Amino acid sequence: MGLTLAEKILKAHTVDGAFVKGGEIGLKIDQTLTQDATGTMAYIEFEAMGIGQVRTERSVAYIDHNTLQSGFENADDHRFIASVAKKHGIYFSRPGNGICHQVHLERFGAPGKTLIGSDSHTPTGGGIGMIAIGAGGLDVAVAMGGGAYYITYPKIVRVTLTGKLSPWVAAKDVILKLLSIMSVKGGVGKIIEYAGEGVASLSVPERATITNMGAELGATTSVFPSDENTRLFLKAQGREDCWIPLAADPDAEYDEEITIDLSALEPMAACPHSPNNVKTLSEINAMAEGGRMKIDQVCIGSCTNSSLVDMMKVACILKGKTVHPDVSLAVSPGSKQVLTMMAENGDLATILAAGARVLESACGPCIGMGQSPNSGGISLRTFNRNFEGRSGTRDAQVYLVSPEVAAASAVAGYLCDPRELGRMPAFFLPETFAVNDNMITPPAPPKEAGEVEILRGPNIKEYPKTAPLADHLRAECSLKVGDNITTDHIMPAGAKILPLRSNIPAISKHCFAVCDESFPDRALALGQSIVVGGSNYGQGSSREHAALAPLYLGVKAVIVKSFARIHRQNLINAGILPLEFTDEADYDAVERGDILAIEDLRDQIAAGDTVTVKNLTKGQSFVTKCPLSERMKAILLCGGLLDYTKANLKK
Ligand code: MIC
Ligand code: SF4
Repeated sequence: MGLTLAEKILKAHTVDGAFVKGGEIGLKIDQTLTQDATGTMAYIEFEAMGIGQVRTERSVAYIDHNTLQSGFENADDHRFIASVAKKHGIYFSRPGNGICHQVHLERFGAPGKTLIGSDSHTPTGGGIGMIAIGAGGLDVAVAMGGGAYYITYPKIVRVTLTGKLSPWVAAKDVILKLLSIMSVKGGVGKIIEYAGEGVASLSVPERATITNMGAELGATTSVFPSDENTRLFLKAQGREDCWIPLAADPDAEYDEEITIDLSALEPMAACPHSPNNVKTLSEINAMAEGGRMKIDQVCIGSCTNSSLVDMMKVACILKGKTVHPDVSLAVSPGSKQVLTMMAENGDLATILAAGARVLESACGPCIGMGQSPNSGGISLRTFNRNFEGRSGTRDAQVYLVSPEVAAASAVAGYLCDPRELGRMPAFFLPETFAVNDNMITPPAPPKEAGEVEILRGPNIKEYPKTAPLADHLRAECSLKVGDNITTDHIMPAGAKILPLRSNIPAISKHCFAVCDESFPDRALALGQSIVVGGSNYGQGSSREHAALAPLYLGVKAVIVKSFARIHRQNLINAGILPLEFTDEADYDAVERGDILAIEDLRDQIAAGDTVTVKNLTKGQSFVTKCPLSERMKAILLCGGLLDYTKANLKK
């Protein structure tokens, strides 16, 4: 039997574990990336491991999230990351150079390689034929030190693309369609592999839009074949030497198959407040007063849709027009390369002339760093997440759309189908991109590394205290939440909170602020406690702060109906027990304030896949699932991945 594309790359990188479905495999990691909001913690952890130079082929530290700098914190963090990068063999992409995933695709991604990044949208690299996976900072730190990255050997889903996109229908509509089919948890434990004749009609940036937003399926990653389009993209970036052809064997077998006819797609939007709440534009408009949904704001950019071709399409739609008087339009090109080329080809002037507010090449509004909509405002965004409150305005209604829909609507003042614009001109990728890596600082040569001083500002605090897993646990349920709790609920971001990413005691004060503002004080007062939640708990970001803040607040276990992949791993890495209800009725029975107890915890973890929890308040007991590999058990027993790694390094 032949191999799927994903299996080929995984097999070539498996250094530990058996290559069997559902088992755990350790992967050799060729490249790593970090961004600043997760990077400071990742480098604090890397330093705590006491490893000198990184042992990857290429590690890059990007600054793209915290660029608002409304206090000293962000700038201090940038300097800290720059100094660590210089000392330890890491390339440093300076603020202004662009969003990590866009720049990585342009300058470093290579077919057939493995990449892990401390950001959930790392799968963007799948657009160029990499196995690119989002992970917690600690996992990235271990990989930088040459350690394997472990995943559950995933199911492989083949998504066959047939036909060709109609004019004004976009790559964004492909992934929105898939989200409507699979939902935000349909990809958990799976790799989405694209194939079929439709693949050849999509450029690398379009493929990257699709793999980027595959994160919203909960998938481990998504991957496209490496073909002639991939070669041309790399050639245009001056990197043709790293191109290799890659595709699945014709007789490869898949666990699941889905077919999407590109020709049948039409412009769509993900409605508030979930990326899988997908409707066609006509369905949404039909529900609005007068058959047209009026809008207040449009934001174009983010790692999903900020490539040069995206910007060219936007400029083409805005040419000679003015942004509607009731609408504010913000545009953030994805990288310095994109912005430079827009300046050179005149698109920047076109967009400015139309009245757009051009922002720096960074995450910006996507993570609530500015441009929060008006109260109850309707905002169309080309981003990947529309979780409640993420924009910075609690009651804003955020719709996720393609750049084409965004630009057409910005002019119209209502949700507008770009097909109303008439004939679409052809858009081509340039034969050469404007390559200028002067904002990527190489590390110091290893023999000079000893002299590099680490610059640590007062905002940078240590990793929270950990302890080996206790034998017995008796703790109050300090919080009970429902289904689909995102990491934006557990550890919100935005302009006020993001600057505290290097300071766990300070950021912990905002833990679960969206659900219950009294949680942090209550948890701290209890000393130790247990959180209870519903299904798909921890979906969204890779931020390990959603585990480290609870760790700091004394959360010892999280019992939920089901977990999102990266967050579950982050809990284990932080030494917090991830338990799953086996019966919905047990979830219903637990109430906040109940005293829960687990006896012989270490033995239960070591012995098998279940843990019995007693609800002392209700006089009941229930069984929870806790499937763990031997390695994960050892990590939990040690008190987390940092302690486990340090202990193993000593050995
Ligand atoms: C996001 O899109 O939510 C983020 C901000 O990029 C996060 C990382 C973070 O929280 O720092 C992600 O996607 O992992
Ligand atoms: Fe940045 Fe938004 Fe992409 Fe996250 S999703 S990396 S915040 S642009």
